[in-house]
Amino acid sequence: MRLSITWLLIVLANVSSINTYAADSLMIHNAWVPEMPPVSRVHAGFASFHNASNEDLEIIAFSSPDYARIEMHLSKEVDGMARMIPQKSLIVQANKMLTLQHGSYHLMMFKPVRKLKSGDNISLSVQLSNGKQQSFSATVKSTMQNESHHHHH
Ligand SMILES: [Cu+2]
Repeated sequence: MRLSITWLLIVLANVSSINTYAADSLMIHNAWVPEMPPVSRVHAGFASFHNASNEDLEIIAFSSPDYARIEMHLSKEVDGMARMIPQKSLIVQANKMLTLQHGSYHLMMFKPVRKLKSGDNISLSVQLSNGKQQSFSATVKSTMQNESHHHHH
């Protein structure tokens, strides 16, 4: 009996340390969505993903109750034309930061289910190939607002 309780405590301790580690390993900073005219059926999404672990993390999906569908894209010049190439996943390398931004990797979020204006918050969820899922929120900002924000730093 005593032995099994000790064993149980060891198991519980390991489980909780794994959870803490996972929660700490991917940090999401500065998630934002440029404000668009209400008629727009697609919004872009930007954020920085900081992988504080020693293993690469693979992002396989995003979801939000505020959008019908979210795709991961890479903006790239192909034969002199600006193209957006859908990505099946995004890799955040160990101890590195992946920044989603204009002209590079970004999110395309289709069919907003409510009117979103500057200052609103959007709940998002990111899913990793290791089975972990993480929630975060993005702020709707006018492009001018975001520019001035950058100048202050
Ligand atoms: Cu796109």
